[in-house]
Amino acid sequence: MFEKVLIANRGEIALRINRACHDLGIKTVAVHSTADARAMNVRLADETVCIGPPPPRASYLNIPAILSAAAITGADAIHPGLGFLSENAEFARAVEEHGFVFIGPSPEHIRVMGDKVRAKAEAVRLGIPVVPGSPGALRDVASAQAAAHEIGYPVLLKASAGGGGRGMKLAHNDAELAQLLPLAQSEAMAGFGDDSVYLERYLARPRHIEVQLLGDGQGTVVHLGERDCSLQRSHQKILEETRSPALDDAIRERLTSTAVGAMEKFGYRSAGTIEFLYQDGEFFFIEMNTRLQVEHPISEMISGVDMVREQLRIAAGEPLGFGQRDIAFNGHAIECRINAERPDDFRPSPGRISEYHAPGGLGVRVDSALYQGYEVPPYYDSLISKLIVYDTTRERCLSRLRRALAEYVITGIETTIPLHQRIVENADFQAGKYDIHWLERFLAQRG
Ligand code: MV4
Repeated sequence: MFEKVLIANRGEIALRINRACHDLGIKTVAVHSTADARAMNVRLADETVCIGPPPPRASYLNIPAILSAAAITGADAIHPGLGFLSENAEFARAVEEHGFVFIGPSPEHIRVMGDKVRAKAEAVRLGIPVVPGSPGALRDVASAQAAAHEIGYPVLLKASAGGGGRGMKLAHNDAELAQLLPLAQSEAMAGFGDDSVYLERYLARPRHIEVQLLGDGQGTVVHLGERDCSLQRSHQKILEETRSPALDDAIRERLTSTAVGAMEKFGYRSAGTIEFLYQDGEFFFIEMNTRLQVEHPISEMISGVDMVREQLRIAAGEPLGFGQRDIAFNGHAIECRINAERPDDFRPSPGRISEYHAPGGLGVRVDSALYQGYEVPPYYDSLISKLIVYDTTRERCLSRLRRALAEYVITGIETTIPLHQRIVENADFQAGKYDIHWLERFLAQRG
């Protein structure tokens, strides 16, 4: 096992990784920007290195500074966390070339899944159902229209280098397609430096369901169940739960075994997630995330597997050492993302936390680097805390969530806690009846 790990991230996820390292007796190095000198993950690390000024380009995305920090502290391995450099294949390769272990998948696997057209082709090869669409990048309007006729309108134009929903355009007929294709191509070029665009059948009311996977790169792959991430706005997830209220055991089994079979064939190493759209009993691959995700704790709660510990063990060359039959799924878990945002318009609300009291008790987990007196900096993602609640059934979990939200005190800034309190009281949500557009409708209704 490693003696010292450098954590190339900030905030709650850096703290989460710091905890897993300390649980395993591994020393940690926190790298931080000047804005994060007083952060809790920095305070709790064994060593710290300031890698630059607040803008991410100058610090958390500054590859030479991070590699230098690893060299001067004598770290064995680097955990990229999520966001920032976590899905940057060049970074993964540079880490390896400098003699450190990258705690994640192979650079090649990151690269393949980072290109959405290549990823989709790979999904087909791996036996995962994909949304019917154009076989590759569209050449011209005529071939796009021909593809659309085969699939049937409406069709969705997607940027190959996009992802996260950026650069998508909906076309209802030939005329719209002719108008939108050049627009999509030039926007893709401007936004991602690659003008490849492809099209797919448009699913009007799908759910976003993803399967959590762990592979050791030595032949063993397990899944940790699915997560329903349909509650989102502007492609930002707000609340996630597992199990999905939409799946029965038969479809869940098909979904998870398809994902595991694909990753066995792929030879995947580390934690990864395959995202699906699910509608009318059918599921379709949309993309794969080759990193730890924000919502990983709910999968940990129902499976009992510490995913970051497994990532560390796998990166150190240890085999997983357990199989699917050793994992027993129990109960229900929900994560609420608490953002430093104004509830009315979701604009960021950075500032000093004047009072802080986190909820607790059985089945309540708070992953957060907040503390009283902490100043939430304005430069980064607004996620400041994750409230994760677990209980034996979904109904009990909702009840516990309501209780935990009421206990949570964060003053001095505005947060999304009141939004979560409204969501748990909603009848559709309580019944598990929601799709990817539900939250935007809910917000529009009540202003
Ligand atoms: C779709 C879709 C409907 N039909 N593809 C958005 C993120 C990107 N990764 C895939 N996305 C979508 N792809 C087809 N063929 C609807 C979405 C979509 C979405 C997907 C998951 C979660 C939230 C979403 C919000 C809007 C649109």
